[in-house]
Amino acid sequence: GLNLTNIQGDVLIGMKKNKELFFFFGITDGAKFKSSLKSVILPRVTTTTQLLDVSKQPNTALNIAFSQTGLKALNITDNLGDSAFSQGQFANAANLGDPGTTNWVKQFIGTSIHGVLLLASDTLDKCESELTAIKNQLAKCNCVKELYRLEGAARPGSEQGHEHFGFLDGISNPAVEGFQTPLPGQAVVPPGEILVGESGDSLQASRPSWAKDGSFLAFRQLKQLVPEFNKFLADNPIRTGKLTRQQGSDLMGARMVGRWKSGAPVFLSPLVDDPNLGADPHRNNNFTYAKPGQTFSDPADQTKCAFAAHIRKTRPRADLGLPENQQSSNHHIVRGGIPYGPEVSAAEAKANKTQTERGLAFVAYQSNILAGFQFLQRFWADNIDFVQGNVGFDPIIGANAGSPRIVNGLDPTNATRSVTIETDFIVSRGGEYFFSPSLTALATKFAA
Ligand code: N7H
Repeated sequence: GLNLTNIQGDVLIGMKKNKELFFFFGITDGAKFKSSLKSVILPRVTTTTQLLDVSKQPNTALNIAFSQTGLKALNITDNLGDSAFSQGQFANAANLGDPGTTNWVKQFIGTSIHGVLLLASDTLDKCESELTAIKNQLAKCNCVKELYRLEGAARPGSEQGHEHFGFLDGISNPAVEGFQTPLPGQAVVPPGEILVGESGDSLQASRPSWAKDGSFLAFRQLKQLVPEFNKFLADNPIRTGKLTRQQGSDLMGARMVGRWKSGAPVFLSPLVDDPNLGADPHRNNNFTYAKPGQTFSDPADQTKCAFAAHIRKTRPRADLGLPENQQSSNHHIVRGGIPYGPEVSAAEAKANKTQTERGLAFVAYQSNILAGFQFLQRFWADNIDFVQGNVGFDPIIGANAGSPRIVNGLDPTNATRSVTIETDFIVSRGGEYFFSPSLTALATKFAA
């Protein structure tokens, strides 16, 4: 089995608190930072074991991860064997479909961010006071400087667990073999697909031994234009005799995501939402896009779910044939993001225009960024010919360097109707790639 006391808590199960503070820093003195890491940070880092046991959970959970330039600042020179990580996200911006870095948060432009502290708790006050306690102790070493911070918060009331467009999130993450018992329909992956150096990590042989049980964290600040998204749905309802205009707009939104706002998959409930289905973890992920008993989905049938739908592009299930654990190349990530920014105001809703930034603090863990986050974004979401010819962009996250995006298959009543989306509803504000080391690595390589 996995050594869960060695794996940082956020990686496999997520810190799952209502608030999360991302604190991005630069290291100004590597040697001093290493000794502070040992005395101040390491004792506070939350493990997977701690998160699994309510009686061991801290008030505020803490994780830490480092960028490539952060490793360098600490004089850690081993090659981790991940070229995306080595280059940093700034060098990858164009590959990811971003229209350059004009929309990027300025601190993400370049490679000056050395690391990130992730603090999670019930309130932001608790995150802040834990951060202040850490910063006060670090002040003595004069070895780190704050570069940027982002405050994440679950949405209020009945929207809790839903992202800003209104859809229930966090339903489908892969189960790690030998650690989690899969729910029906959940992907099962070998530990090495998420954790470096574990079985199933295809680059295992080329990794330094201390990297074992660490994981790469792809962080993205993804701004969501919610009133603009809602306006698009209002203007583009799917019209069938059975549905009201509002229901037609809801259907368009659900077909873009592949799930209804409740979480119910459109493949299982194609025309109207089914909140009981959405809320039932034994049913809400139990589908493959193929007919029962078949291995392959029907390449001509999008009536129950568009090929371009966000969850279908990012996990094609039976569109690739074969059960997922028998596919030669698997592309799974563990998602652990949280919304940021305020609710849509009445003024914004009325004007159909975003005035205050909100979105998703996107967090994805994997043992290989090229096979994980980057692959999903570049070769699936942004590829109009995936999962087969001419299906178009993922209408949610697909990016075309800021140009309009063609999406086919959204209208179940008219298979040949093509929709052109003029504006991006998700705007990348950039991010960075990090490595989240094991507790052992933190104690031996990163601390002195
Ligand atoms: Fe996505 N959304 O609200 O539309 N995502 N996503 N995502 N996403 C998912 O099944 C969303 C983003 C994946 O296993 C759900 O748990 C938004 C990126 C994957 O069947 C919803 C943003 C990438 C899955 C959203 C965003 C992915 C998934 C359904 C950005 C990778 C699981 C809930 C602001 C490059 C697919 C669920 C599966 C699910 C939304 C970003 C990937 C509602 C708003 C950048 C793999």
